[in-house]
Formats: sequence, structure tokens, C-alpha cells
Amino acid sequence: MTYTYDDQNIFAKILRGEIPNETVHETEHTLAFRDIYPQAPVHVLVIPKGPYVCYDHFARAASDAEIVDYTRVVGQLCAELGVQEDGYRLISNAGAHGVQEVPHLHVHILGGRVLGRMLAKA
Ligand code: DGP
Repeated sequence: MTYTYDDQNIFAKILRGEIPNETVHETEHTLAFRDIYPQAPVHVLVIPKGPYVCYDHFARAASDAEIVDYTRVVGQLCAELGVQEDGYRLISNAGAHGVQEVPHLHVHILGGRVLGRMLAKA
């Protein structure tokens, strides 16, 4: 599948500094910030700075440096956000069935409470 990146999506605007965000971690290739609609006491979004629509697009098209940086930031944040001991959940929605709202790759880090089962029954 060929992905077309929409540079008018909200996270692209955040990366360009056009929309404010509550940054919790930033590196050369990666930005992490609080979700505007938190669904748990800890709810952080981690995005690559490059133009990738979703996880499989990133895994195929990003450089090794971007992938290593992104993966390490997600892992470091689990420690920095204090959710390692009690546990946490990583979610990355993609496309229509994944109900992805913002078409720029993001991993949700959720924690700070028992999160329930992975999926609600439809
Ligand atoms: P998803 O369904 O995985 O695409 O979730 C997108 C998330 O992005 C959702 O939890 C709400 C969050 N979000 C949407 N707009 C903004 C924004 O302008 N700022 C921040 N910080 N989060 C946003």
C-alpha cells in the first residue's frame, strides 16, 4: 500500500509549532506530548518528526536512526512517566478499522490505573 501524508493534520501542525502542546520529551527524531483528551491518569502520545501515516508506513520508510530513536523514546518514557512498575498499555491505531483520527503515526502510552481488557465487545 502507498500512503499519502497529509501535512495539514493536527500533529504536523504541532510539529511546525502552529498548535501548542504539552511536551514531555523531545529528541532529534521524536516528540512526546500529553493527549488533549486523556483517557487515563497517564496518557502521552509519541510521534516521529518525519511524515509517516501509521506504524507500518514508518517501519518500512523511516531510517534506522529514526526507528531506533522512536523505539527508545517510547521505552524510556515508560520509566520516566512512572508506569513501569504497575504496568501500562501501548496503542497505535491505524486506518478506518483502527479508528485512527489523526493520520500521523502516534503511539499512545496509557497508565496510572487498571485499564481493563484490551477491547470492548462491539
Ligand atoms: P487516534 O484515534 O489514535 O488517532 O487518537 C488521536 C489522539 O489525538 C486522541 O486521543 C486525541 C489526541 N488529539 C487530537 N487533537 C489533539 C491536539 O490538538 N493536541 C493533543 N495534545 N492531542 C490531540
